[in-house]
Amino acid sequence: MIKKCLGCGVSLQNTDEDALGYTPNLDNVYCKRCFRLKNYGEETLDYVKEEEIFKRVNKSWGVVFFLIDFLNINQYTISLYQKIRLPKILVVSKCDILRKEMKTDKIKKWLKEVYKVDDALFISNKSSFKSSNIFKYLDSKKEFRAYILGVTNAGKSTFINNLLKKEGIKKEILASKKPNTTLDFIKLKIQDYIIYDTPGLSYQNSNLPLINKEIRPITYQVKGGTTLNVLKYQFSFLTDNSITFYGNVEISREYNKKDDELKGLRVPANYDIVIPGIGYINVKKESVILVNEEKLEVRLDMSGVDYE
Ligand SMILES: Nc1nc2c(ncn2[C@@H]2O[C@H](COP(=O)(O)OP(=O)(O)OP(=O)(O)O)[C@@H](O)[C@H]2O)c(=O)[nH]1
Ligand SMILES: [Mg+2]
Repeated sequence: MIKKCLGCGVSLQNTDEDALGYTPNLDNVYCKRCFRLKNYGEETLDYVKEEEIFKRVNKSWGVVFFLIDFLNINQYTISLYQKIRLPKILVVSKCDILRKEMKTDKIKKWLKEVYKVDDALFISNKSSFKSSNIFKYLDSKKEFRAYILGVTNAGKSTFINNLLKKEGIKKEILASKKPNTTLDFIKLKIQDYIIYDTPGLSYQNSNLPLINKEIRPITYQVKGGTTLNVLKYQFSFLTDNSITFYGNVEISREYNKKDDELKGLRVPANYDIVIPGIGYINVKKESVILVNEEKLEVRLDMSGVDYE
C-alpha cells in the first residue's frame, strides 16, 4: 500500500527531491515539505486546482460539509459551494471570531435572503460550538461518508484534528496559518464514519491575511474627498458618509488623492462592499464610491433582513 504523508495527504516517495511527497526515509510520517512547514513555518507555493477537487468530489458519494469563515462569505465562495453536486451543507467556521450581536439565526436568515443558502451549521475549533453536530447531520441523512471542503485556511484540518482528539485517535493532520497546507485528500476513520480532509480552494490573489481573531469593526465618519486604502483596494468617497469596516487588516486614510483610473460603484444605504478574502465595508448612506477594482460585490447587510 502506498503510504501517504499525514501532513498534506500526498503519497510519500524517496526518489525525486523536487517533487511533492519527498522524504529521505519512507518510515517518516511527514514529507520533507510538511516537516519543514510544521517545524520552521516554511511554506511552499503548491496548491491543488479547484477543478480537480470538484471533479473528484462530484463523482463520489456522501455528504459535503463546506467550511467558510464569516469574513469569507461572499459571492465567490458561495459560487464554489454551489458547484458541489453531492448533498451538502454550508458550515460557518471559526465562529469564535463572531461578535455577540452576530447571532447564528440572524446569519442563517441573511444567508438565505442574500445567497439563497437554505441551511448552515456553525462550528469553532476554539470555543463551545459543537463539532459533533456533523455526526448528527450525517445520521439524519443516513450517510457515513463526509468530505470536509472549503476555502483555504477555513480550519478544515484543525476541525478534523479535534474530532480525532476527541476520539482518542493519535493522528494529527498538518494545520497551519499558511494557505494551501493540505495538498491531497486524506481519508480518516472516526467512529463508524469516513471523513475526508481536502485541499483548500483559493482566491486567485492569495497572500491574504489569516482570519483568527474576534471581528473588531471600526467605524469612520468619512468626509467627501477621503480615500480609504485596504491592502490593494482603494475606496474614494465623493460625499460625507458613515462606514464600518469589518476585517482584520490595517486600513489607512488619505485626502484628495488623485487617481483617474477609479470606477464608480453605486452602493445603496446599509449595504456592504465585499473585499474578497478580507471582509467588508458597511456603508450607511446611499452613495457612489470610486474604487480601483472592477466588479466588487455589493450586498444587503445583515440589518437589512427582516428579523422578528
Ligand atoms: N480563531 C480560529 N482559528 C482557527 C480555527 N480553526 C483553525 N484556525 C486557524 O486557522 C489556520 C488554518 O487552519 P487549518 O486547519 O490549517 O485550515 P485548512 O482549512 O485545513 O487550510 P488548508 O489545508 O490550507 O486548506 C490555523 O492557523 C488555525 O490555527 C477556529 O475555529 N478559530
Ligand atoms: Mg488543511
